Amino acid sequence: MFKKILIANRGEIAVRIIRACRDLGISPVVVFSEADREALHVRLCDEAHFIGPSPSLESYLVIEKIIDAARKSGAEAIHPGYGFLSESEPFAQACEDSKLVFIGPSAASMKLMGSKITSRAAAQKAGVPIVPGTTRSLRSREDALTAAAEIGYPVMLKASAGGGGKGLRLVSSEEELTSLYETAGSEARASFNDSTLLIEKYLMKPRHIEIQVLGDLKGNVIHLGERECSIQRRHQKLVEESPSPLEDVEFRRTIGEAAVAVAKTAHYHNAGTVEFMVEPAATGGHSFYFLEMNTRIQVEHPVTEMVTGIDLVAEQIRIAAGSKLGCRQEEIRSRGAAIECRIYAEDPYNHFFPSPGTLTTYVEPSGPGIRTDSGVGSGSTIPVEYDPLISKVIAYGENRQQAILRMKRALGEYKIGGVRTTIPFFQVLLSHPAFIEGSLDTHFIDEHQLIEGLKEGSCKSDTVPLIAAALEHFYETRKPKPRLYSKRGLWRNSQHPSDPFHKWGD
Ligand code: MV4
Repeated sequence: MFKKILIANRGEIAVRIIRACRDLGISPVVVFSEADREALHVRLCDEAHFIGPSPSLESYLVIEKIIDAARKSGAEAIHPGYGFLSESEPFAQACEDSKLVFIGPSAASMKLMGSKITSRAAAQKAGVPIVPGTTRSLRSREDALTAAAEIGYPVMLKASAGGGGKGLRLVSSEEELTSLYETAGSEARASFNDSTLLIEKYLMKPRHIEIQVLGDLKGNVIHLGERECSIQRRHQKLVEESPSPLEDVEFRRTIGEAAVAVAKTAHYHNAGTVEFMVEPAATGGHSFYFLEMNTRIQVEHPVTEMVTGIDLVAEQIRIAAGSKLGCRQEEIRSRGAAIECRIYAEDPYNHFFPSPGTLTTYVEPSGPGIRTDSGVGSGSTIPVEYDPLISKVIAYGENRQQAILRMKRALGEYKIGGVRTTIPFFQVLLSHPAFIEGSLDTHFIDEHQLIEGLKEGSCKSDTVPLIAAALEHFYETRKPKPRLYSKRGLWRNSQHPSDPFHKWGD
């Protein structure tokens, strides 16, 4: 096993990886930028290396700086977390060249899955259904028109190098395709340095369901069940859960086996996620289609950890160190239900506009079934330069209903002052009858006008009290109450913003 690991990330995921290191008896080394001098990951590590200015292009994204810090520290391996360099093939290659273990899949698997064209071809080869469409790059506008006519409108024009929601265009007619084709290509070139496009049939109302997989260096691959991630806003996931509220045992087995088949075709090792779009089938049951494979640990991995009892980050490290998978497929059992809410420093009353700043009040929830993965403490700053994720609250229950109730309890306890957060949005969502019923799809937020309801305080009559409660919560937790706390002597809140953790370790 490794003695030292360098963590090439920040925020909650850096803290999560530090914890996995400690549990394995490994010494965690981190890197930090100017904005992160006082960050929690720096306080919790054994060794921290400064890597430059706050903008990630000058720090967390500079391959040479990361490799240099790893060399200086004597770390044997690098964990990239998610985002930043986690899916950078050149970074994986640079690690290899420097005899550092990249805690992730091979550069070749990353390359295969980094392109929609080659990943769709891989899924097809594995015998897994893909959305009807092209598995080669479009050569010209005429080529695109011919392909679209065969598939039938509406179609989705996609950048092959895109991912998440980037480089997507819904196209309803020949005229639209004619006018969009060139701009889509140049946009793809500008964003991804690759103008390759493909066309797929447009699915009207898919659910987004993904399968967690683990593969070791010996070629063993298992899956750890699904996560339902249909509650999204502009391709940003807000809530994830496992299992999916779809209660279809046969379907779960089939889609899990499909994910393993894709991973095996890619000679995949380490943790990965195979994403699918799912729709009700005409013949009853559900149809699923391969969408893409993410070659990293994902933000929402804790819901899978809660229902399977497996520490995915520790597994990633063990696998990278050459260990065989700790269990066989038959030994994986999912028990109960888990839900995750992503707490962002964003204003749900104002288009989820980022709300960076200092956390003047910060009290995390706890109690039975509650886990909070955060990268902050009271007095921490959410810098403008990075993703404004504050934390993730994960609620576990024996069933989905208990998990939802526990989540509502936890969000009610969570006190965050100094920035606006997405908590009020979740208060409304978790009480919504359609959410409770589990009838989810990727248009859920728009369809049920959840955000409009929040803004005006007046959508459907039954949601008004919920909104009022959410508003109250919002104004309760947004404003710091320094006097109250300092009088009781609990802490000197916001009096010494330059010394935010002065009580820690006492
Ligand atoms: C689609 C689609 C419908 N039809 N492709 C969005 C993320 C990107 N990875 C693929 N996405 C979609 N691709 C076809 N052929 C609808 C979406 C989509 C979506 C997919 C998953 C989760 C949320 C979504 C929200 C809007 C659109």
